[in-house]
Amino acid sequence: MAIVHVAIGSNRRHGRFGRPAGVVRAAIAALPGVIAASPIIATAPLGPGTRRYANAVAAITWPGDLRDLLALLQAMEADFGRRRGQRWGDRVLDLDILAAGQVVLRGRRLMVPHPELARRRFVLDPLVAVAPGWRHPLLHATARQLRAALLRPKGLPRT
Ligand code: PH2
Ligand code: MG
Ligand code: MG
Repeated sequence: MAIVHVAIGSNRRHGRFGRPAGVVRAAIAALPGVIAASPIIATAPLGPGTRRYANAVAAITWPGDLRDLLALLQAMEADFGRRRGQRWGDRVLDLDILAAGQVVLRGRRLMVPHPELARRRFVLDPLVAVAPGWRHPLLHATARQLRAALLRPKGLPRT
């Protein structure tokens, strides 16, 4: 039984769940096996997006293959009305597998830990809230240390 950390993001409203923070709250409620969730934070869009995001991280237990979890998360995104379009375009719901303990996967469709994890404050802030001591299996630093490195003006590790 692995503990998987899932990043949740939204920057478009949903007909039923309302503003992005409501979408993120509904997504956390819909995820299987949730054992912890960070506060939901408002963040400025990174990339070409035009609207502010709501972001959070959930810790879930997932007994099976991570590729099956990826399929489930993509089905959830579609259920929430996500349309695949421009890369990094505004979206109702984005669910990314961040990490699964010490698992390392470098597939074409799925990379774990998420390759951008250490460079994104909107990921590291909520990850530190739920798993400050989780250790990145490739960078050999905890979530808390990765955030401290990101906040320093120089010296970011690369995956
Ligand atoms: N997700 C992106 C692109 N940019 N910016 C913020 N603040 N939060 C996100 O979740 C986010 C983003 C692509 O997945
Ligand atoms: Mg995604
Ligand atoms: Mg994403």
